[in-house]
Amino acid sequence: SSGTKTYGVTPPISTAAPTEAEFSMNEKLIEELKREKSFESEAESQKRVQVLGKLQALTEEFVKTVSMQKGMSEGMAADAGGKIFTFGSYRLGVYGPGSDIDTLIVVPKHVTRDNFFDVFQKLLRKCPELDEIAAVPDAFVPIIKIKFSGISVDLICAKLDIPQVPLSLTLEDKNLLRNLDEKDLRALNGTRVTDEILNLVPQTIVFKHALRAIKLWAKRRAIYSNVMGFPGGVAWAMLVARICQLYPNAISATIVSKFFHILTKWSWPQPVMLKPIEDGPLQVRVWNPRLYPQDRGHRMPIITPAYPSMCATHNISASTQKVIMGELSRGAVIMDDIMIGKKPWTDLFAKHDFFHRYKYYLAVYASSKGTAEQQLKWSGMVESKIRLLVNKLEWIDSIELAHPFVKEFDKIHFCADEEEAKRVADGEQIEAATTVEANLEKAAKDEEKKDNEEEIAKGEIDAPKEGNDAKKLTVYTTTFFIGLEIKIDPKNKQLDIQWPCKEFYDTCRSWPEYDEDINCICVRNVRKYIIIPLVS
Ligand code: 3AT
Ligand code: MN
Ligand code: MN
Repeated sequence: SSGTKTYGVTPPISTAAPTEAEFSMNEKLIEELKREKSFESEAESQKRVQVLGKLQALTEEFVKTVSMQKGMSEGMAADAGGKIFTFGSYRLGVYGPGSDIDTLIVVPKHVTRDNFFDVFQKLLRKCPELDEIAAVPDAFVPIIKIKFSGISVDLICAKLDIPQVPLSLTLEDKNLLRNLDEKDLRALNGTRVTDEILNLVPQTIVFKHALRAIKLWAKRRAIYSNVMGFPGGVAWAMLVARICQLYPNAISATIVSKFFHILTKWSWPQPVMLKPIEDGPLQVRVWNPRLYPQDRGHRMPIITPAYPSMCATHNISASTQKVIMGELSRGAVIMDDIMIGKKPWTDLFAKHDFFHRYKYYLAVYASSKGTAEQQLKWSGMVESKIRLLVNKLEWIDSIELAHPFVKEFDKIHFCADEEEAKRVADGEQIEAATTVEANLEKAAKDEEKKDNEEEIAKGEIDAPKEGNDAKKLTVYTTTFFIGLEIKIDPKNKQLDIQWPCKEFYDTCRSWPEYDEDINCICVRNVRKYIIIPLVS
C-alpha cells in the first residue's frame, strides 16, 4: 500500500485495493509479458550489475588519474570521487534482452569533457571486456557507445561545479545545475527525469509492469517514436506514472485498463504533469503555454517533472495525435473485454495494420551512391525532417491525415551502370539491379574495420582489386512511408503535393554535408499493392 503521501497534482480517483479478479488478470498479464520476451533472465541481469560495478571502478580511476595530472596529491585525488548513474529503460526497470544500459558519469569540476574522451576512453580500451567502442564527441549529447561483456552501454559525462563527487551524491538538488554548460545540463537531464518519475509513483513494481505492457503495446501498434511525432520512452513512462498516481493502490492490470480509459477522455491540450512545474536558479526556459506561443501549440503535452520542466511530446502533429487517439480508443475497447475474461491479453498487443490501412501512400527515398557510413548520416538527417513533410502535407485541404510509419527500410542495390544507379536512387524498382536488405549500422562498422585493415596492409603488399562486385555501383536506399487519408474533391481530382515536397527537398538539400553527386532525395506516390511485397 502507498501510505498517506499524496502523489501528483490532483487527489487520487480511487484508493481501492485490488479485487481477486484483478489479481488474477494481473498474473495473466505478467505471463503474457514473459511469453513476449519482455524480461531477461536473472543471469543476464546479474551481468549488467557486474558491468556497472566495473564502470564505477573505472570512473573512480578516471577521476583520480585526471586529478593527479592536475597536481593533486594521491589522497586528494582519490577523494575527488566520481559516480555513475543510469537512466533510460534500465533505470526505469523496463529493460529487455536487447536493451542497452544508459549510463551517466558524473565528475567533479576539475575534470573536463575532453578528459572523458581522452583519459576515460583510454582506460576503457585497456579493458579485456571491451568488445566495441565508438566515440561521438560532437553529438548533441556527446557520447561514447561501447559493447562491454556483450552488453551495449551508452556512456555520457557531466561535470558538476563541486570539488568532490562522493558515492552518496544524488542529483535531485536543482542548485547542482548552477554554472554548468548546456551539454552538462543535457547530460544530467535524463537521470534527473527518470529519478523523479520513480519518486513520484506510489508503487514502483506496479509502475514497472504496467509500463512494460504499455511499451509493448505502443511498439506493436507502431506509435512509439519521438522522431516521427509519437511519444518516446520517457513520455510513455510519464503517462503510466500519472495513472499510477490516480490509482495509488491498484495493480498493473488495472493501471493498464485505466490508462486507456483516462487517456481517451483526457481534455487535450491539458498537460499531463506528475507534479507542479517548478521555478529554478537558471536562465533557461521552463514549459509555460501562457508565456510561450510555441508551448501553446503542443497538442498532447506531457511535461517532465525535473527542473527545468520541458514538454516531451512537442513533436506530436495533428495527424499523429489522431493516430494515437485511435489506438487509445482501440485499447480501451479491447481492455474492457480483457478485464472480464472475454479476450486474452495477447489481443491488446496485436501487430499494427499500417500497410493495409490506407489506399494511398507516399514513399520517401533517401539514397547515397557511396558508403554505408554516408548513408547512415544522410538517412538519419532525412528521417529527422519527415515530421516537417507531414506538417506541410497536413496543410493540404484534401489530405485528412498524413500518417508517418515509425520505421525505415534499408536496402543495398548493386547496379550495372550510372543510369541504373540513378533510377534506383530515385526509387524505381529495377529488376536488373541486385537488391538486398541492409543493416546500415553493421555495414558501416564493417567498412570501418576494412579501412583499418587496408591501412595496415598498405605499404606491405599492393594487392590488385579483384572480383566483379568491385565493378558494380553500390547504391544505398532508405525508404520511409507515409499513409494518406484523402478526401477527394470531385471538382479537382488531382492531388497536388508539389509544394510540400519542394519545401522538403530544399530542407534536406540545405544539409551542410549534402553532396549532389552522392545524396539523393525523392518522394513518390505508391499504391498499397506495390508496397506490401517491399516491406514484408
Ligand atoms: P531500450 O530498452 O534501450 O531500447 P530506452 O528507453 O532506454 O529503451 P534509449 O536507450 O534509446 O531507449 O534512450 C534512453 C534515453 O536516452 C532516452 C532519452 O532521454 C535519451 N536519448 C536517446 N536518444 C536520444 C537522442 N537522439 N537525443 C537525445 N536524447 C536521447
Ligand atoms: Mn536504453
Ligand atoms: Mn541508449
